[in-house]
Amino acid sequence: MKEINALAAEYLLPGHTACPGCGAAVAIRHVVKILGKNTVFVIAASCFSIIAGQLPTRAFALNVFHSPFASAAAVGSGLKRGLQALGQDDIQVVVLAGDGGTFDIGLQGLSAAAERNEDLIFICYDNEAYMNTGMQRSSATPLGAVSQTTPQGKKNAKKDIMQIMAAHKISYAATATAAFPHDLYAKIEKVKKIKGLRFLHLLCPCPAGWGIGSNETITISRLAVECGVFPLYEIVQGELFLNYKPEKLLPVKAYLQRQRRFASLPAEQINVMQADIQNYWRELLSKISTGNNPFS
Ligand SMILES: Cc1ncc(C[n+]2csc(CCOP(=O)(O)OP(=O)(O)O)c2C)c(N)n1
Ligand code: SF4
Repeated sequence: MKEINALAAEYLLPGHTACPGCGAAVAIRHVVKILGKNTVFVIAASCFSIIAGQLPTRAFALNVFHSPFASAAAVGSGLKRGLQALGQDDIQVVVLAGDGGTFDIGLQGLSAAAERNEDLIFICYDNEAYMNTGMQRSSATPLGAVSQTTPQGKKNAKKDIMQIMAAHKISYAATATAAFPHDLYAKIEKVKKIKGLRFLHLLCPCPAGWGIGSNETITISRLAVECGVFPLYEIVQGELFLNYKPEKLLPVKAYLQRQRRFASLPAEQINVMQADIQNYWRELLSKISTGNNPFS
């Protein structure tokens, strides 16, 4: 763990233009503290294109490349190879994309970079919709959530991006949230040391899109973990390690009822979702590795 002094450094500066309580801004502020100054960001079109600032002002005290939506992983790959050719291999190239830019439109570029095992950190900040353009559903939007394009609630389940990334046999993939900062810090420390394609899936509540208060981001992130909606785990060279096991999962209702996007969910659908979570957890627990985590 970093010394307190090192954590005092700020690379996402005050005065940025995220909405108050933006879960993505809260999480990334922590992430960049650990990544440190030898970091270049490649940002796919998203809320973070705005949060990063419009020249001549800027919110990151780091170099940032803005990339088209679909090509962020390819831009990151080229940038890293260029830095390596210049002998600047110590600079971390970090691709930052929303769920739209990861699960949907950027997936082919991400898959190609993963297959080539490019030396990149890819961070998906998942606010579960295309928020920058007004909350259209993505394949990360959960079942039942209301969005601009699913006014009756989404009819399809969320895509399991971690399983997709694990199937590429990358060296490291992990989930994290700002509600568990020590877990998040430890994972960023790890990805800094590992070579090849590393993938982080950060759940980032969006007060504007989820219909929660700007002071509820951390509570909702914590409930996502405690209710079993968003488990904290790592997949290291194909082996799954659970980082936090709630003593007893809280009912999913505790998570859903605080968010306006789930306000019209009928009780029967909540029961179905609860059963789905129990099945998902059983499956997850059955996959836990009995071996040692090589990166712990
Ligand atoms: C090819 C292309 N299509 C559409 C857009 C418009 N656009 C910009 S940001 C954005 C939403 C991005 O959603 P996501 O990746 O989930 O990030 P978020 O906005 O939620 O942070 C869209 C649709 C674009 N820039 N390029
Ligand atoms: S719309 Fe949501 S994700 Fe985008 S800046 Fe606002 S709170 Fe953050």
